[in-house]
Amino acid sequence: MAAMSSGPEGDATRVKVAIIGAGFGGLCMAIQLDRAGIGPVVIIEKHAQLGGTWRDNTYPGAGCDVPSHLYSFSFAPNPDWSRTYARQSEILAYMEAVADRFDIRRLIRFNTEVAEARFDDDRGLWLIDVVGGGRIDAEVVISATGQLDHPAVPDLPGQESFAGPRFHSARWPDGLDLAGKRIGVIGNGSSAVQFVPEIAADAARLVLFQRTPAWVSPKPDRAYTDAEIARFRRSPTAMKLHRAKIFLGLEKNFLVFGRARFAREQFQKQALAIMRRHIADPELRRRLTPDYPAGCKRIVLSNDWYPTLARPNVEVVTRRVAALRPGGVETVDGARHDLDVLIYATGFRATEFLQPMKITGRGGLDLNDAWSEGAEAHRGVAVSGFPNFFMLFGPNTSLGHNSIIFMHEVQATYITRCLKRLFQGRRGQVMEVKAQAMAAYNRGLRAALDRTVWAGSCNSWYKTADGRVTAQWSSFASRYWWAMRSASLDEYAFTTCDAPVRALSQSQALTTPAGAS
Ligand code: N01
Repeated sequence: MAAMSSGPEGDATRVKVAIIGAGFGGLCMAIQLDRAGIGPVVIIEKHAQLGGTWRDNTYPGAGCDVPSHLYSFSFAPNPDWSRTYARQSEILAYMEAVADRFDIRRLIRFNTEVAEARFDDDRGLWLIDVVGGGRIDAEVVISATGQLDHPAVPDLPGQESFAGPRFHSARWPDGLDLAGKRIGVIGNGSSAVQFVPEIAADAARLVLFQRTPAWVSPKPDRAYTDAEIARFRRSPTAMKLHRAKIFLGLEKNFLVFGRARFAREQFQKQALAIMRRHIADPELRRRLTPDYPAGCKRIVLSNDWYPTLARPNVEVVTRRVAALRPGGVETVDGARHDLDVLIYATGFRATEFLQPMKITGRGGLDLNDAWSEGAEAHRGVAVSGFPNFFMLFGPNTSLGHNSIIFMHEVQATYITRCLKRLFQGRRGQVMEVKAQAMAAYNRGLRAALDRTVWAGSCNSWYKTADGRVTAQWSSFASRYWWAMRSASLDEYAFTTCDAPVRALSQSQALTTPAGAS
């Protein structure tokens, strides 16, 4: 695949497709475009390294709660996964290896952050302004920035006064020594559940500020044996079967989220029995017992969460944090909790898709305005009013029960199908999802979401403050696959612009080395 060329639009770099973000989504998209012979492509990456969330989250114990053989690309299986649930460094190494194997690194423009992308209606071209200056012009923009990029840090009174280190779990300081420290942790989602057990044993004291107790499921985590790894290396078929078995096993977990109350009640019964086995103190049991249906928030996977909370040097505080003081945290009951370090495990601004980038579509339509009542997309990938613009991991494509990498592949395949049609050239320069098609899709999606557990009364990053579920897909992952595979591209209008830009060809000579910046 050719990378990119400079000009002919002044100093702007011209490409056929600009992908924003070099995480799992961006890599997947670039590889699929390469296979389809679509280019030149650039991947715009704001950091100096690829990896997205797996580059950013380096906290102790960071790992995946989806099994490794499924949390990887179907087209790049890895027989060497060391354990059933890989840790962060192994996942990041896998991503780096995939980028090398498919020769994607040369397409990445590192240390380049998109400030704004605006659609030039007349020329059918996206003009992308880069933070600090510079422009990239692209016929198509594909955002692959993910939903969990920007940490959410509560704006607590007195934050600046806190004397010790305080940081978000996704910005863990290198080389931080927490041994012997009095540590405060705000939040108890998937991130906290992974790092708290890793740091509690050596802490002088750990205070967990919990707002809502989590539903906890055991994690069948173990190392693969040498014999298993050798078998996977020998037999790609055995590895495929292993992956398929994991996929089907996870698919059935969707039942917990849907109408089948029996499945949910069964899960809850088992989860509470496990909690009681580890927590003897009746008061702590009460604090750790959720009062909302399982799955409404992401179910966390851990074998050592409850044993950690039962430790004598660990305290679970359920009073709200009122303010930070130089020496610790004050809760709403006026109690002071003396702390040396404070860790925000408070999640991400997941409902603010694509922000802080400014995306302006046809006729100056701002995506933030279009999404003022909550993000919405057609099949999770396209938005009416934003021609030649696509997303991976867009609104309503997240899962609570299966692998997001599977969803990325489905979306990348669908977008590639769209672009093949677009670049055939017979039907024009620009494609845009029809407003009626998008509205009909979202009516169906909302009706299906209303029948899920997410419509319940709990708070989570799955939904906006007013309760609109913007993150989750409404059904089984396989159903999304089928819906995307069978979707007609007649849902899009193909038009020609007044003054279409000269098309770039795949073989156009390169004048700007992509990885040079
Ligand atoms: O964030 P979260 P996370 N005062 O949003 C609490 C993915 N992930 O970083 O429940 C007090 O789940 C908040 O309380 P409440 C995964 O998809 C994946 O842990 O809102 N507390 C909650 O307890 C996951 O779902 C892996 O009442 C406040 C916590 O902070 C997603 O990332 C591993 C508060 C936030 O939990 C996010 O997980 C790790 C406040 N002002 C993460 N604000 C994999 O293995 C928030 N909270 C793939």
